[in-house]
Amino acid sequence: MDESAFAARLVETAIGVERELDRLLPLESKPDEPSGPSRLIKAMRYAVLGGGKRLRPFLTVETARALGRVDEGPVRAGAASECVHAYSLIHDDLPAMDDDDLRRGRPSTHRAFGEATAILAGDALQSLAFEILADPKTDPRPAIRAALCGGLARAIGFAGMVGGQALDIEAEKATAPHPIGEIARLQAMKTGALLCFSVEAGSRLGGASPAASAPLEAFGRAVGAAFQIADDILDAEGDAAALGKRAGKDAARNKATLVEALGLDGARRELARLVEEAKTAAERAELGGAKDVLLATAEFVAARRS
Ligand code: GRG
Repeated sequence: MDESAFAARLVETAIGVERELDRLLPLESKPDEPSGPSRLIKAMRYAVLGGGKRLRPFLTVETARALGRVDEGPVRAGAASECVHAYSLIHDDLPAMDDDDLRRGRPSTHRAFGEATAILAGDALQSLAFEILADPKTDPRPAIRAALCGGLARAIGFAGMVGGQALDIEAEKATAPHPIGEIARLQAMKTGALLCFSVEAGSRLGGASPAASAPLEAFGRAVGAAFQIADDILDAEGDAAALGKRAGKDAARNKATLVEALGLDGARRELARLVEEAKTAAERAELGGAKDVLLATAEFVAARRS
């Protein structure tokens, strides 16, 4: 798949997800719909409709598409992951966490709306994610909806994203170099688990056979790990304008990263290895030509500049 075809697919998913999120978070409610406090909804919209690559929805939509499913279900599941992603960014930027004033090239949510509203917006986005997954519009089969809710809960709880964030904060206090195995585990939990869930969601919605779902899971794990190393490399290379957020902060804060453990060149080699691992896993899923977009996604994750 060439670069422009891939870029067009990425934009197509982003537009579909943006539309879905816009619809799910109306500023003005209809007479038969519950209304929310408008400042809270504005903050939620600010965080979740504020751009971004929409990589997590893309993984869901394209995995489902590779398995033959093209309807609003995977787009809705992708919107749910984006709600969680936006919640994690809001909370990560708070003064008690990474204390960042800038996100996606504009003030972070707590800078725009105040800390209390930002915390609540993150909380409400997390709840909304589960509401979306539990809705029959996402999938008519109760067992699939239950599996999606359980899968997301595991991916973002104490053994996933939030647990990874806790380890990340602990690791900042370490005085000895961070062991490579611990860094990889922390990153798999903090960022890898949600990316992995995104592939898993597409796999479940697309009705993957057991023979396809195991390699797809391996694909998700490798893409998740590659994504985080690429993020660490981008931070170390330090182009704040392209990133839309502060760069160089990992070293300044003693963050546990593979750039710190392996050096920049070592991290680049590890990134290349993970991309190959992801591509091999996608090949093993035996999706025919439909695998091409997954292969291109693995390359995109490593080559991205923001
Ligand atoms: C605070 C609950 C809580 C969790 C925090 C995932 C996470 C744990 C924090 C995110 C902060 C961060 C910058 C992590 C590095 C990797 C990452 C998730 C980068 C941003 O993701 P992209 O590149 O962002 O997909 P866009 O803007 O494209 O959506």
